[in-house]
Amino acid sequence: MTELTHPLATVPRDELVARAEADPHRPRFHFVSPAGWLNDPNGVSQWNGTYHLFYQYNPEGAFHHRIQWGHASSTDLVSWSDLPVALEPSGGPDSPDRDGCWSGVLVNDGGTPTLVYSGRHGEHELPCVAVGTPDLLSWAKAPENPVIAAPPAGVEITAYRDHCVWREGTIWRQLVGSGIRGRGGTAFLYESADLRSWGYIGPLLIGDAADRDEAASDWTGTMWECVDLFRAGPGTLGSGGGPADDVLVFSAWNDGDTRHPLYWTGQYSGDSFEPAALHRLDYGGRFFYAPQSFADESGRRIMFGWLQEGRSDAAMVEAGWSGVMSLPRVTTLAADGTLSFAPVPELEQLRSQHVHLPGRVLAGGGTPVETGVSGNQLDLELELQLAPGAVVRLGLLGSQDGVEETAVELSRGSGGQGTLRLDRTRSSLDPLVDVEQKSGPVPMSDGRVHLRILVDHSAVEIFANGKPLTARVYPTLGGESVSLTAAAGTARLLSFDAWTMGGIFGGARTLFP
Ligand code: DQQ
Repeated sequence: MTELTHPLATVPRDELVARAEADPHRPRFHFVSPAGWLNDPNGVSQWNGTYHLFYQYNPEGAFHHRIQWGHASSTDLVSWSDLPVALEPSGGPDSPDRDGCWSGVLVNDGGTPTLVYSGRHGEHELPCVAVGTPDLLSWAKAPENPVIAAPPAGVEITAYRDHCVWREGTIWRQLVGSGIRGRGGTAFLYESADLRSWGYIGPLLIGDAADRDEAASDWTGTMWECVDLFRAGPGTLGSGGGPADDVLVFSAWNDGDTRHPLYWTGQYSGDSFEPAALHRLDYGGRFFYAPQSFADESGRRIMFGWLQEGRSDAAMVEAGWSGVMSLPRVTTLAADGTLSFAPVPELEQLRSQHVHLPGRVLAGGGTPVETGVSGNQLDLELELQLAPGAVVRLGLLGSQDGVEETAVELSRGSGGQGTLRLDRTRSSLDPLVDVEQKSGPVPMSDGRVHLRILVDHSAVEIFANGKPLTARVYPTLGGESVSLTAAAGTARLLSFDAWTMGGIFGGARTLFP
């Protein structure tokens, strides 16, 4: 086993799991690593009926360093079994992944499970390949690594890593995320017959980093991390399709700063992507970062993302763990041409202690409805009808003295445009945690809103008419109350259902299963 080498590795390795498990902020029905650091979802897939989730993992401690590929599997997308680490950096000064096995994907190469990932060497990453045994438990790195020797010549790039790989007829195609200095983010397109020898085609699409303010919530950044291209409309990628049937997801990055996930709808045809529109993928921004999706055996497109922490680096290291995997989301193309998201229905098996409130009018002025619901592992489902000008607030994780509360707010403008807002300003008395407000538009032309909220200790995932807002909160007072109020105007509560959610990890976990 590697010795502790990093200055942040201050917690002895044999204490990490116990520290992580003792942390009140640790989610219980989201996937988290056994302890240490977790970031991007990798190689998300269903293989012979079993779901596989790989992830960026540092078992040395809760900091990003010498990244390995953690691995877990599931038969139902709800509970996960830890499996041995799939990839770890190879020793030797010349190994292409000496300093980390960064993000990538799993593909089926004629029955052989194959990983395409970014090998990190020094400060740079290059594409590498590893081949798995039929049970996906042992992985052998290809002798040809790196399978692409260098980024495209003659282009000044900002960075170069992460992969989207698919088969089109008899040929493999691959995108590698990058950025062209002075212009914007991009994805370079390659082609191969064997996943080992790749021919460069060109940039699929180039963003314009100067077309809007850098502070904008849809700024496309100077580099695109974790590009993910898929057909959201009918048919399969590369087979005809309408002008907005394809989706190119990327995570906007700038000089080490992980900004937010965005997507273009458009048409992928030939060697390029003709964009139709740009959209924010999750209104929580960096709290749902580096998403990756796959089509499962029933044809559903399922997406996972990385819920970054909102507390200090020192607090993470002390806690012994960092990073939450999102709940798996079914991703569909809505009638308005944007993506719509919903947690997979399988999660409903974790529900217990159902509370149902009958419909009623919520009159503005702020008299709270007595919900009788409390908890820090909850699934809430509301149907609401908002009149123009109405504002409905749902308080979560509220302390008894009312000092701490995380508030989800839905409002309907006079013109019918709706907004979802997460107010974290009173979510924690800890002055060091991120409490920035998050918000985004919600289609609600007739004022009708389906609101789904999953609360799992520090992880909160909200879906309002299919538009997600994900974030982290760190209450200090242990509050669990749920309140509901019309803060302005009039709204009708059509239904309110709440459940307590069970945990998904029963027994003890180990850093190296
Ligand atoms: N994280 C990985 C990279 C990717 C970034 C490294 C996104 O491959 O670009 O852990 O969070």
